[in-house]
Amino acid sequence: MTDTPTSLIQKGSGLQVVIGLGGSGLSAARYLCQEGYRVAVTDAHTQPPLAEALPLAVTTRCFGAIDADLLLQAERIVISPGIALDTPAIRAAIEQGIPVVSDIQLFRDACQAPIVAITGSNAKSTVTTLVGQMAADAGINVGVGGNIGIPALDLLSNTDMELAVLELSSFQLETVSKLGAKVACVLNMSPDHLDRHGDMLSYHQAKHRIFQDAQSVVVNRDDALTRPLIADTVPRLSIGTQAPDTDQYGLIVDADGQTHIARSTTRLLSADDLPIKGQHNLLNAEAALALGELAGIPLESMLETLRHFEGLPHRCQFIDSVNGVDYFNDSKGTNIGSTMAAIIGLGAVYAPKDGKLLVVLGGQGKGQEFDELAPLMNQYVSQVICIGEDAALIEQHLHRGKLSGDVDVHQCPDLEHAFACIARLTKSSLSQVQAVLLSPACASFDQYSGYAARGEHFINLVQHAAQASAH
Ligand code: UMA
Ligand code: ADP
Repeated sequence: MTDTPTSLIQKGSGLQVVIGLGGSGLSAARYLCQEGYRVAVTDAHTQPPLAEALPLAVTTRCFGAIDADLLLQAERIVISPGIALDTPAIRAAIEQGIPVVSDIQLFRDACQAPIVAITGSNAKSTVTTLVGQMAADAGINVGVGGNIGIPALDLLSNTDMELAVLELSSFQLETVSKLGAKVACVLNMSPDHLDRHGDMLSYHQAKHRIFQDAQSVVVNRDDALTRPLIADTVPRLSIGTQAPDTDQYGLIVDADGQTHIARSTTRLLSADDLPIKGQHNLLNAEAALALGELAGIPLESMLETLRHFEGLPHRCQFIDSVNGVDYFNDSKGTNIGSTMAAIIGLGAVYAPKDGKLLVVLGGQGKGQEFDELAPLMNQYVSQVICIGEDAALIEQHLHRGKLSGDVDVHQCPDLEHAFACIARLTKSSLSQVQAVLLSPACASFDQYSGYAARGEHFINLVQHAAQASAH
């Protein structure tokens, strides 16, 4: 649909073209109209559901395909994160020298408050939520947004905002320059979104744009790929699983086996004081403390937040025990790195009891190689169920990665069928299964609207199984 013929729009007339009318596109169109720009929107969908919410001032609405002619008439293009930069129409506009930026660039240019910028392959939402909560608990007027679901530009309606905490994806970062964050961090790096970025190098380059003009940084000592290529004079704190040195956060394990989060030699919190569990979550707590410290949040208040933070749903979330087997929903485990963290975290709990995990993997593989999971499967898992679009590929990769003959792999079309298989397998003591973990290492879009819908479906199926076992 085009209300104004694109041929009538003059080049160089200040026209701002927004590509994609999802949450971020809508926020960009609204913001640009408010700022007095002439705005046009284009989207591949014939009837984007949010079209009705667009300001009336947006009269040029080109739906059904990304309008290449419209893009060539733009003074600036604001691209939504879900749209690849190498889409031919966008490439053509870039070749003409038309700037292409994300909503995050508009936010950065408008935001007066200091920005805490957080990216990484995993743990972004957990750490972003934690830092936001720490700031709020300390009485700071904080806005939390970005990839976490609230478009960053929507935060600007809070004109008294004292701190902005942003979760940023590689898709958002690849079109952001000179972010100038008060503190920036790449939490960890493992393969993800390679279908879009092509290879790890481009994915890494996109993520590391977060450090441009940063005033301070947080680095993960356990992951060299998180280290920024910036001057040593930029203040930095580091996090890691080893005991910390001066000006570092880390873990100290006492002789009695008790683990503490520490800053230098000072023990701050015992792992038992935290409701969130697993070594990966201790690292997440350290990251939040380090980011908070560099953002100026008082330590005591941050520690109090950590004592109460229960974690987010769909991240290694305990659901129920059915016939003595524990069920965990880690539907947000959408790449190999997160699934590895879940298997290590839960494997370490059940291995001492001679228990094994049953892991459900699958969905859309996003170009990942799953071989890397095989050694962990050999250590902690006795049964693997592969579901969804890339089920066969995943099994192939696991065998290529030298999966032990002691680990059985089952193919099921979807979660419903997987549960029939789970019921059979958990009945047999030979399988040693003490916990069932949905941690797919894949996107869910082949069968669901997103990871949350997949997680809810898993929870329903567990509840069903619990009811059936009670009868
Ligand atoms: N569209 C096209 N052409 C395309 C692809 C999409 O026209 O080739 C259109 C669609 O028809 C739709 C619109 O673009 O109308 C959707 O835009 P979008 O996919 O950029 O989605 P938004 O609703 O704007 O949500 C985006 C982020 N989505 C993605 O990065 C895919 C949200 O992250 C983010 O919360 C939101 O902005 C607010 O900042 C989601 C996500 O999945 C949660 N992120 C990925 C992840 O976490 O792994 C990166
Ligand atoms: P993101 O927003 O980056 O996807 P989330 O906080 O939503 O991160 O967590 C996503 C997945 O990553 C969950 O499955 C969670 O169990 C796993 N995870 C959490 N923390 C870590 C970590 N420090 N390293 C690796 N995986 C992690």
